[in-house]
Amino acid sequence: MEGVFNMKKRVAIYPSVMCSKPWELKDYIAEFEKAGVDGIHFDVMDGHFVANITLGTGDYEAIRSLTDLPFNLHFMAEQPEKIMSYFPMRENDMCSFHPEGTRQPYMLLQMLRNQNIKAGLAISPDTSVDYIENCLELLDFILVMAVAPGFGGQKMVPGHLSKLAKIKEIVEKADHKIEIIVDGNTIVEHSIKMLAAGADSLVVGTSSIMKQGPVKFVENYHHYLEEITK
Ligand code: S6P
Ligand code: MG
Repeated sequence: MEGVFNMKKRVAIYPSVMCSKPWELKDYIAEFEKAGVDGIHFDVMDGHFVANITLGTGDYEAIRSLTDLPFNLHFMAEQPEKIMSYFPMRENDMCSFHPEGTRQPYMLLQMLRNQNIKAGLAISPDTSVDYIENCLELLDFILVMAVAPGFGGQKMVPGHLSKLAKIKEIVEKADHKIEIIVDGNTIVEHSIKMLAAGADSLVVGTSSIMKQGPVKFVENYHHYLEEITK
């Protein structure tokens, strides 16, 4: 029984593949598998909903051909329903989109779930939490942005931790488990606070464990996990 009291919280980690240079991609995928990450965070930006454009269908196909790891897709797009089918998903993949980009977030969540894909809303720092309350019964997860969507390498916004705590409160009203994932600037110092405020899982990128390239990834991953769950 002793071990039960020493058990650490299990934190799922999704590395953001947008943070890989194209020439590092193959090595990164091999390192993600070695490390035992929970899935690959794949950002799709359309140049309209956010100013940036990344990653495309070619990248998607290439990465899918390299690994059977589940995908955690994040659509930062206007009318994401129009482009989702270009990224064929598999059962148990996860897919989130920003509710402001579509007229029917509820229906889109339902459509994803009908395909056995885990459905989530992506919530930007400026997005109202009302969207979550309105769709609570259909949510498998929530991707809470700690930065404005569009670019990697940004700093956590000041209101993030209190927003996270508010979201955690809402999620606890649901009669099923809803995973809270934080995306953006998840450096150790922030991640500890994010987990304390209610996060279950983290997207990691260049600001935390991907800045030294694929060679150091496994080492960085284990060190990071130890530090944030101390
Ligand atoms: C940002 C995007 C994120 C980034 C990730 C980068 O718009 O949705 O998923 O790829 O946050 O990580 P970092 O460590 O640079 O913040
Ligand atoms: Mg993302």
